[in-house]
Amino acid sequence: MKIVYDPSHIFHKPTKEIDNGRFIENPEKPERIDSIKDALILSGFDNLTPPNKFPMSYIYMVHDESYVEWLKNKSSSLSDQDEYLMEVFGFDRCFDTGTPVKKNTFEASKKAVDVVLTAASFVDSSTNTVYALTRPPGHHATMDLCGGYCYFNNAAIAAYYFLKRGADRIVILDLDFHHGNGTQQIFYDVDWVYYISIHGDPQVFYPWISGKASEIGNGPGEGFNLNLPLQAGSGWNEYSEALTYALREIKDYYPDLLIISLGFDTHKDDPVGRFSLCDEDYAKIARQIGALKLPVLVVQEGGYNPQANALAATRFFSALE
Ligand code: SP5
Ligand code: ZN
Repeated sequence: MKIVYDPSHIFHKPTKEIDNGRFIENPEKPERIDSIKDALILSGFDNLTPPNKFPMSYIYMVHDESYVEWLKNKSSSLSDQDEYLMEVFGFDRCFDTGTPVKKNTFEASKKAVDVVLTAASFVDSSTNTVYALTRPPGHHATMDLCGGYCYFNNAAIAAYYFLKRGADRIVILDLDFHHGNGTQQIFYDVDWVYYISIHGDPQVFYPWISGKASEIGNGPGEGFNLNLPLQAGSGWNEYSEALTYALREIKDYYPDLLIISLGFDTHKDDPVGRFSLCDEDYAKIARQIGALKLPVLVVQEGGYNPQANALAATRFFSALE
């Protein structure tokens, strides 16, 4: 399995977020994915490739130019120590208080897109798996807003890359604990991406604004958005039922390829998510996905316990191969 990875993600270091009116430590840290990289290398996954540079035009397929400009200008206006949290929603292009902008945020987010596009370029029609091991994550970023530690929607940009290369049916299976409100929004009105997500019930969990089962898509996109919300504490029994349903839908859609937005914040030891999946459950998930025999691009999203991430990722990729 090819893994696309770039060590410069370590320079993206959000430190704070505002949660319930208090400053808390921002959990989206470099160790989250370096623990995965180290563990996968130890398990024999040593095919690491650095990213190539892609033009900005790929980002503009998903994001408004004015949003991209805002992120770029905001980043470059800051000094080395500054960490900007949103103040005026609608002026600031962000929908929460957990997604700070620092001097290198634009550059780091662009690099994450390069990692994902490079990984996408390695996916071919004979069944294979490519892993974009990157951060910052992407699935909360909408067309014109950052949020949820996300700035550019990496998975959505990859979907447009595949569209340009001739794919006409793509599934994005979102397995992060949180609903991918950005990805849902971007593809809500189209039928060429079927967005399917298993996540914590948004009546209780972030991002609250979307992720209900009643959101099924709009216009030509109706029937091509599937939300499978689960209750707090859900373990393998509940999860596998949702996964089986999702995989049946994927089969029936007959996609050219599968993009997985993979978050390990579904792990029982994750400090942010509230499911209770065990290490071994990730092997079961991967085996079922592997049985689809589709080309797979795995895009890293959340997961905030470095040790749990490492164990879950090792099980997942060992079983998927
Ligand atoms: C990529 C990803 O996993 N992003 C997750 C962002 C989760 N942010 C959590 C925010 C915490 C909410 N705090 C509750 C405050 C109640 N008003
Ligand atoms: Zn998440």
